[in-house]
Amino acid sequence: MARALALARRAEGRTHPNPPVGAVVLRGGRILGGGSTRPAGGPHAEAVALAAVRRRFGERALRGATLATTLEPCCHHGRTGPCTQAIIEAGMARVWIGHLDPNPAVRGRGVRLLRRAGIAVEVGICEARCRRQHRGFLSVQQRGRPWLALKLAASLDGRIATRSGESRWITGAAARALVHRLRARHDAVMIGSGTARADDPQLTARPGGRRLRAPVRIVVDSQLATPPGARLLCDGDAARTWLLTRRGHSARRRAARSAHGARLVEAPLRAGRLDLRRALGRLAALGLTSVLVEGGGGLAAALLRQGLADELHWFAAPALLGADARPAIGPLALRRLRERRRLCVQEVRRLGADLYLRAELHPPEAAPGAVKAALKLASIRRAAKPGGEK
Ligand code: AOF
Ligand code: ZN
Repeated sequence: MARALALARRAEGRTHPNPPVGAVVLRGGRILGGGSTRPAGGPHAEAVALAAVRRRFGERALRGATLATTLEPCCHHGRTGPCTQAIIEAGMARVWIGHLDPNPAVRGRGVRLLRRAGIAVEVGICEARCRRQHRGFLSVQQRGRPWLALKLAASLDGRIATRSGESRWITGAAARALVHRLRARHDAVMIGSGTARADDPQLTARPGGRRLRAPVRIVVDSQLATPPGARLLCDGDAARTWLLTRRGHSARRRAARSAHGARLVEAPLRAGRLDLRRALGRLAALGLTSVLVEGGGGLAAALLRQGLADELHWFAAPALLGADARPAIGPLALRRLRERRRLCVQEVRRLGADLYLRAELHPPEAAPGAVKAALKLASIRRAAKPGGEK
């Protein structure tokens, strides 16, 4: 399953709205071949893995073999045929699965069909890692919005620019290279219109000058303040730029921004600002499962205030800018310390002279009654499932 996960990771950011699944075929403890989900509309991971083994060892190698797959094999006729059928017809003996597919068209039916065909199926192998691998897809299925990661590059005291707005390259080359890789692993990157105007960025994915698959580029811009001449709206990739805006702008203002292919995506307002929750719902409906938000501080704070941020990639440069410089995160309007946004740190690394920290955000603190109920439920689950993750 670790090998299947490694293959799945390579497909991240390229399969939406499909999850980036990985699969390997084993026989006698030896891995014969594997594969990952191809871009949407293309074959699923299981089909790619089976085809790879067939090519190298012939059809007979699949008989009695084991398949490890990060997600439950599908059993529906979508854009591709059902993976369960391919597995059964190949005569495989065993299937190991990370977790069930919550898609109502599958949801346990894949497992039942395999078992009915006499295949031994185990569900829940490396389940937590597989769920993390499919977090974007699961977020859309369960919450109707993409997984949302915030990337912030700041001085050690959390500042991104001097008071005058001077801000370029606070962090070093290694940090920037990781940012490019992060972009390529998400379906889309997102910025606020203030950042679009101030930095006129291109938001491409070019680690070490090598160009990776370009994510969709989104500007949150309810007022259409991004100038028609911005690079995001005019460069060769303009067709991959989406302006997330309110309804009701004049045809002339809209046309000026979509002249080179940029797309305007409309969402309703809430209290005079773009309703971010509904806007993210629109993005999910358009097939995006993960978004990397790159600032500015106002957009990051709005997402944090509304409990819409799931993960934080924090790059800290060994420098201090002081309280009169601009903060990486705008006002959160907390009244009490217990309202603070709490993080669970997953990873800390040195990147050249900079520090990198990845953390997941806890959901905003619920009412005390709800917390007690959740704790009780968690202890029941722990008692029922000794050992935790398999
Ligand atoms: C698998 N293996 O690698 C993936 C699966 O439109 P389709 O035909 O591509 O089907 C998409 C659905 O298939 C998707 O919503 C999810 O439930 C499942 N994804 N299933 O067996 C894969 N990516
Ligand atoms: Zn499938």
